[in-house]
Amino acid sequence: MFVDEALVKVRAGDGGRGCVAFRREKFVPRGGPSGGDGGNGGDVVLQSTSRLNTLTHFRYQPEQMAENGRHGEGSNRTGRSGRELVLEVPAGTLVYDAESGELLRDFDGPGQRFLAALGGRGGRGNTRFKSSTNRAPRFAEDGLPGQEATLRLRLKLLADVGLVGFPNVGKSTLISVVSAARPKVADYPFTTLHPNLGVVDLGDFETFVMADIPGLIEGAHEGHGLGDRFLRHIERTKLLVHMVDLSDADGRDCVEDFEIVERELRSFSSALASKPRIVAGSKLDAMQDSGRLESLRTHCGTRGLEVKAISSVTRSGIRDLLECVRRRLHEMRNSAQAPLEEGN
Ligand SMILES: Nc1nc2c(ncn2[C@@H]2O[C@H](COP(=O)(O)OP(=O)(O)OP(=O)(O)O)[C@@H](O)[C@H]2O)c(=O)[nH]1
Ligand SMILES: [Mg+2]
Repeated sequence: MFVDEALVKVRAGDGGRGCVAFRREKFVPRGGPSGGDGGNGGDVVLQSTSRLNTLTHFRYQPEQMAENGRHGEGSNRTGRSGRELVLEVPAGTLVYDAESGELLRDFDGPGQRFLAALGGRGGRGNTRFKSSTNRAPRFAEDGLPGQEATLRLRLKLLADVGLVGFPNVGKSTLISVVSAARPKVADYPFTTLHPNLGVVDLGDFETFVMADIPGLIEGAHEGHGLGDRFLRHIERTKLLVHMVDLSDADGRDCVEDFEIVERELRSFSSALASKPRIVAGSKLDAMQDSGRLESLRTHCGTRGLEVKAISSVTRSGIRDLLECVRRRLHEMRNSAQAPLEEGN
């Protein structure tokens, strides 16, 4: 199951109570206070990881509590501190305060930590209150309560390249051919019901992450088909691959399909519409009328877009497409670094 929104209540542990105790030993009269401090309550920490791609696990455990600190004991023994509770979230998770809606943290990479609720401090034992005027204090502090918070988690996947297009054009097939991901592929629209990520290995230790999202149809922004809510998962990509079916099987017009999807991208957000993109004409092996590719090329050419014709079945054009993606990602990386280098 793919869950990309979750509400979670977190509660840090309470601090343990400080202890009131006095040293009592046979040959030590009036041994003085010996109550230890309470232990601190455990914190609740969110930590991002690249091993997870969904928030499903929070569905089943919407309340998460860290351990309380133990109470202090006699002989100046400090209570044990509560263990920190670490909750893993997929990289790409945004953390909001559920009440105010304020964005608290954006996990834009793996291995990051965020203190979601601070454990309560343990109370001081009576030993701490010993002074020249009160040499036998009969009081100790209570521990402080742990912080509580209700958090709204929202996942926006992190991928370098997003695959968009009409349903059934072969998006999932492509990702299964170029990566180890094995999403469901079938000859009907809306086979893919949630985003899939695939790591594409270009060799020489170079990889990029590609996201396959459910197909878009006309009116997706109004909720048609599966709607456009999955588009937010490609908002953070650097590059889009817009896939258009070149085969004649569906009897659809590829220029029209291209425009419909472009319109949906625009109505979702201008940021998405202005992302650099490559057009991939798919199912080249099943294309009967080469006029389809030509008209797509002409149409896209006027917008300054490259069209790569591919077939995931025969693998023709795939290498070329990946090379093009690699080049574009490199160009972007270099231009992003350029201002820095100038500054030095
Ligand atoms: N002949 C041919 N068929 C292909 C090619 N790529 C995909 N297909 C077929 O097209 C159909 C749809 O493929 P999918 O990969 O499921 O398409 P999709 O774009 O992910 O579809 P949705 O998930 O529904 O949006 C399947 O029957 C595939 O076998 C190709 O290169 N050539
Ligand atoms: Mg699919």
